[in-house]
Amino acid sequence: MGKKTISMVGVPMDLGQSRRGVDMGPAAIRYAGVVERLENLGYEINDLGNIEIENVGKDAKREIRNVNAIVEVNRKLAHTVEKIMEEGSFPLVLGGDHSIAIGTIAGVSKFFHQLGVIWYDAHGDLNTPETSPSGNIHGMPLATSLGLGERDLVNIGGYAPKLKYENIVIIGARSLDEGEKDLIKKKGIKVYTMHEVDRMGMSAIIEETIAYLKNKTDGIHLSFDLDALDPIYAPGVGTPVSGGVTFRETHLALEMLAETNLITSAEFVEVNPILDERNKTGSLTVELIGSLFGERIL
Ligand code: 6HN
Ligand code: MN
Ligand code: MN
Ligand code: MN
Repeated sequence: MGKKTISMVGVPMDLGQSRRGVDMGPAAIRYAGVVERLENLGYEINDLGNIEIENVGKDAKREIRNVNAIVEVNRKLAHTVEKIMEEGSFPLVLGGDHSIAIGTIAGVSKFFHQLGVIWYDAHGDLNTPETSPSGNIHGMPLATSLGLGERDLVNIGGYAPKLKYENIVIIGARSLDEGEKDLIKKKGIKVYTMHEVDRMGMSAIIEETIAYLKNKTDGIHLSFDLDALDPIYAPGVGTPVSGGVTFRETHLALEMLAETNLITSAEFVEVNPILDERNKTGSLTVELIGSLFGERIL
């Protein structure tokens, strides 16, 4: 990473999905020693604490559960991320469920008009309220950032879309809903499913991803959902899917991304300590954050 100052913000939100506990993700990642880990790598860490989540009552619209509260939280997060960017620091966001990507991307895309995104996830998160099987907004943030879905979410930050179809790459997918598959095909979205991970290997995938994004983007955001990893390595997630990426493949992917110096913001989401085994997933997250910021074995 080029920048030597990292500004970290937690978003203790679990309203984008139906299993409680992911609101404790930021605490689990902090307890696992993220600040010390990054300081040891020579960074100055500015921990801004957590975004406040207001206790907004349940809203009626089942097809987009908790939408009003999620809009509020993402507005605040977008502001915070924007300020971090203005200060020239690197935004590192800790979730919380994946619906917070809407706010992170709204903040960084003010600075990068050709923002690239690497979406490391078992899922596509490309649903709209119409295609969603669950009504959970954590299945919608990538679609939202592309300008699809609920207007209040799409327009956070006052403009839309934040992303172009040709500037995103999904890695690790193995659970895609019908509407997501249709959108991927229709728009030609670049997706490396587990089939490609097995067939090509992670190192070729990262090389291709960088070659694909490098010349057409002015910044690259890494949106990292811990459920991309196989539940053997990351049991503490709300929507686990077997047959996932290994720890070693992921460790390599992040080391390779660190070498490129092209990542300009990152978020790590979906860590749920209630479902975890002795903070295994929280500790794994810290190990992986270390790799992203340049930690090497030797
Ligand atoms: N995540 N595709 C499913 C849905 O409900 O839309 C699961 C989404 C999971 C989202 O893990 O961030
Ligand atoms: Mn996700
Ligand atoms: Mn996921
Ligand atoms: Mn390591």
